Amino acid sequence: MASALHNLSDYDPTSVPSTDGMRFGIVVSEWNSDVTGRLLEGAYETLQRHGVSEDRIIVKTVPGSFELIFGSAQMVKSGLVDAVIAIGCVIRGDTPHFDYICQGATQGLADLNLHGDVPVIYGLLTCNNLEQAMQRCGGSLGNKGDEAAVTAIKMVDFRQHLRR
Ligand code: DLZ
Repeated sequence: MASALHNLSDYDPTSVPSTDGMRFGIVVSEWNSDVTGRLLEGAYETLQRHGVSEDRIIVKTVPGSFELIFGSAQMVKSGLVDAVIAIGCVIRGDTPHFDYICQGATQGLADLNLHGDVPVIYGLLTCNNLEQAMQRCGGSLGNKGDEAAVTAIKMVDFRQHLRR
């Protein structure tokens, strides 16, 4: 669905499971930090709104969105978290670099989900310009960080239910 039709911060709070004992890792890219800082804020505050205390959230930074793959893989391997939220923002430039970073990061994060037991949530904005990014990190279209946090909670619950 095009995000212009959907506010990223809109969700039904009653659909969000209990977060009792859940632990979350957030990996944030330093590139476009004005944007990723806001995404992080959204994700962090949404986790806290749903009862996740500070001591159950680990935040680590990586240089760019391409490094979200390694950073998330390391978080998964650490065994310290039940889900990882990968946060980044890639903005199209004059060269094909944008496409390579988006494809690489997306495929890398998808691989972690396929081959691992810890869900890795796609909190990556891939935008044509800064305006589009600002609209999606707390602007007119909500905050993708909020969406990523709610998704992380639901995916941890999904896995816990299968194991019960
Ligand atoms: C090099 C680069 C460029 C041009 N643009 C972005 C961007 O818009 N968003 C982002 O997160 N990272 C960018 N990077 C950095 C790459 O993700 C990566 O950090 C470097 O290529 C080093 O591996």
